[in-house]
Amino acid sequence: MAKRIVIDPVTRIEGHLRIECTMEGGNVSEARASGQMFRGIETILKGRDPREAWVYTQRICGVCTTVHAIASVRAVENALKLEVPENAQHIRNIITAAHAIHDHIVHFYHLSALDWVDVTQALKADPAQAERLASGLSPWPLNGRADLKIVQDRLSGLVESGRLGIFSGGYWGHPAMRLEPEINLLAVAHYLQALETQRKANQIVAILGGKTPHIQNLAVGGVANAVNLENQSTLNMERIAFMKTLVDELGAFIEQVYIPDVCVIASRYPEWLKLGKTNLPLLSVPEMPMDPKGSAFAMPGGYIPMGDRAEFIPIRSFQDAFFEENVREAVDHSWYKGHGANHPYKEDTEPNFTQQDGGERYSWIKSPTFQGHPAEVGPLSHLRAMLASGYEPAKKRLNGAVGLLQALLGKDVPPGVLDSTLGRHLARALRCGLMYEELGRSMGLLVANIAKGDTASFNAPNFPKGEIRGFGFLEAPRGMLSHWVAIRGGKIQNYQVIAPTTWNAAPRNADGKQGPYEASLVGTPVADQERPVEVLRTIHSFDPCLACSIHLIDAKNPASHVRVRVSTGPIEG
Ligand code: NFE
Repeated sequence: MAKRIVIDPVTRIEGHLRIECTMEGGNVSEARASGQMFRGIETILKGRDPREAWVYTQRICGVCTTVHAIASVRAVENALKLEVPENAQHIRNIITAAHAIHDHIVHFYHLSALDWVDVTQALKADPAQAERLASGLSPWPLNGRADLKIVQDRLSGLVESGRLGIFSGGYWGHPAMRLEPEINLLAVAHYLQALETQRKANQIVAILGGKTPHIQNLAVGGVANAVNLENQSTLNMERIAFMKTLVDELGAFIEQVYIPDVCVIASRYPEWLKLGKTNLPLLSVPEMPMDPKGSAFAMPGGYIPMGDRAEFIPIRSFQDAFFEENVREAVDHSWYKGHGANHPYKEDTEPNFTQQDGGERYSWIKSPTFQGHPAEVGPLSHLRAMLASGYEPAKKRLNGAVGLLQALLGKDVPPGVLDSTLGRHLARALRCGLMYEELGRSMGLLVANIAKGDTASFNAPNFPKGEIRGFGFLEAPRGMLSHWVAIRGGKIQNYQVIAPTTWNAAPRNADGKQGPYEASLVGTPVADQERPVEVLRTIHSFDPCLACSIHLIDAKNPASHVRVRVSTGPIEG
């Protein structure tokens, strides 16, 4: 008999996500993804000064705050046709790259590694054997047996105390956990080291942004960083040199720990390089603008339509008409008034909760489409676009990772492994490496530009009386983010945010087509329906952020209440 698994809320994500799976013969036959919070920031913005929108929009989320701030100023600048000084682009790029590195590291180690790593098994490991194993992977200095023994002793203290602390609530001893004790021990050690490392990336964001989360240094027209390499109270050589030491430390962790760890886990769970495909189009945008107008980018992005992955349509500039014309959002299966797909300049956001279970409408998330199709966004889509456009650093990194994976597996890696649950993790790790390269490059470009005598960081905006509108995009850690704004007489008339998780966690669209989470789960085998770790593996591989896609919680609304964590049972009705 068909059964139903409900995971509500999915944990180790940002926000409240509910996943419902119909099970047949031990596999997921159908899935529904439901955002469980009401969205409202766009409504708050109506009537406000567009110059302050970025301050509000970055409060959408506690994780990817900076990206909403930058996408917001890009949207208003696009409406005004306002260029920003070169220094401002570089400073924003440094923040974007450092934030992405922080976010990708946190996602892999702290939000998803425990789907694959059994922490309690690390107690059985032989630290000397773990050291030997690790020495074949990288020269990371903290993989020595003495350091690993210290980690094992700390872990043993936690287990003996009966309080697992940050490791509580995992699926320990689950039959789907297959790593040998030594790999589990290395992963626990790296989990703890990743806590230290992500802080260094955030330090760069805070040095330039004033603080993090929620940077303070943006302005429509540029940044509020005073630049003078010889002045102690401004952005100067001492600050830049200090940031450079942090960049080097980040690079060492990414190259010697993060990327090898993803390859090792993939080599132990090779079936997850096939499971979790969406078979949907892939959408990303270019990132790291190199000029004041945003017409040249260091990292390519674009659209890869479904079916023919060889076809690639680049998105080329902040003014790209192909991008602007092809985005729509539908609410046919969401708790909002209305039907059909609307362009973000025209749509509204009027809540209309109907029922939680079994209804046609089942999520607070809307359903975005590109050229009429749902699309997968995220590091996988971005890496695919970079590869499709012949971006050499991406090709080089993918070849390196595939080489390591082949050596670990002892056989060839079939093409197409990126389109999978573990492929998403691999793509994210490689994008993290690419962002590290870009971070160093952006710092060099900033110093070179300032050295030429250019210290400008702001062009003042000037709002016309009539109506203007614009869009701003950013390739955020979870994928393509876009902000859309209509302005009249210097006040916001309409504002729409389409976050990466809106694309990936979308319910069915106006044509009944599944969103990426839903599509990726079909066919997933689940060994123990009371502990469906396999469903979480695929959902976590997207790195969900429900706060981004819905924005506000309505405590009085029954749909926002946390319900059963995991329940199984026959389907009713
Ligand atoms: Ni709240 Fe976000 C990212 C954005 S995802 S984390 O990355 O934008 O929807």
